[in-house]
Amino acid sequence: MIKIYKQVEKLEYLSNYSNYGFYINGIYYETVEHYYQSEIKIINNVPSKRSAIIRKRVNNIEIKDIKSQKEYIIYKGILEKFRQNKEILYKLIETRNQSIENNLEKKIYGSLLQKVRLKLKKEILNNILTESKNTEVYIIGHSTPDADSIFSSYVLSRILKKLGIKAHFCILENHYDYCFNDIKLINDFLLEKPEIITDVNDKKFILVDHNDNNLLKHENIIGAIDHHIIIGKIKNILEIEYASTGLLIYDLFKEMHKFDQKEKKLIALTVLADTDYLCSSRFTLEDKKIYDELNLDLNEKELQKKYFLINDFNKTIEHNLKTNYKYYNYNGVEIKRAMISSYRKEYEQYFDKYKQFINMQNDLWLLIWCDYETKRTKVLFKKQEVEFDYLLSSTSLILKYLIEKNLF
Ligand SMILES: [Mn+2]
Repeated sequence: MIKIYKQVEKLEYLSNYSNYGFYINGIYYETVEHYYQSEIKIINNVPSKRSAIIRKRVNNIEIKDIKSQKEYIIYKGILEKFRQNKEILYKLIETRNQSIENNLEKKIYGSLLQKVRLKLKKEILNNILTESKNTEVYIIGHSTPDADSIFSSYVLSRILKKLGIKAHFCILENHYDYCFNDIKLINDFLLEKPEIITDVNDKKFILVDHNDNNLLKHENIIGAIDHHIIIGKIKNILEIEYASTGLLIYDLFKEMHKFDQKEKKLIALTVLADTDYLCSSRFTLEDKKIYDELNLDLNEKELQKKYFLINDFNKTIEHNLKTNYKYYNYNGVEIKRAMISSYRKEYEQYFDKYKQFINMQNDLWLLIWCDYETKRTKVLFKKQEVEFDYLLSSTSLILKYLIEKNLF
């Protein structure tokens, strides 16, 4: 549910007063409200006797009464506003299936916005499908592909083939070794090996699980289906923050494609792999609803034990601090960030040893310790310890928290 009163500024773009101009029949309108007022003027000026007939002609559709006619004008304005302003279109689509409340003071028409959202989402998908039908299309995930990239591009290639499109499941030759964390999962479950592509110049691509690819020419990219932030300037992007790209693909295609058990299983595995086996906050309630629709009988805990890599505590502390390490220059402060993954037992056994080690270092370290059994996070920074009763693996969120609490 999008609560308009609480976040008016962020939602300003939904309002019919917001400044996102568009053209209809060659005339430019600054806002939906401008369009509405000018259309209403035309309607009101029509002589009353013949008005009904002419009113129909004005909008070129069968409209029964003034009220629905007004609503249609607003709908058309909203539709064109979003169709012609991609940055807010993507923002609207990003709201997934949340219901949008009316706020007529702000001129926000929830149900019409929902209608526009669905229509334009389908339009982007149709653009991708139509362009794909005219050519052969190559589906690729990001470089160093993880399980989500590989399984999603494989499943998408199967869907497109069923729709009569010549689709190839592939990876590029360079930078395309499987991501280390997911190699075992991919090798155990992938049903078909990807084609390896060397020459990219004469081929058309659909990007999966990313929306920017500097190895390909822009004009060769038909579209992208992704769940990361939009950075690419690709024309047909469907970017929505689902738990995994696989789950997004399932949701987009479930009405036009009958997913078989194998495909459903791969979709579920993309969710597991991208959410630390359903542990991370990336797995939202809405994701869970869709995930449950897959109706599979998977033992997620077993899969986690088998495929989710925690740190190997036989290795030295120095070694483990480097396995998931990032250097940050945060507002001029140099920080070495290490992330450790474990279950409860290892946390209890080793955390104090790591703490001692880090407290003896001269450099500034930020240690983030995720316990995937109890789903807790322990943070060590400047000899201060902070504990979260959920998994928090985002360094920037943690730094923000430390600053807020004057612990930075
Ligand atoms: Mn992903």
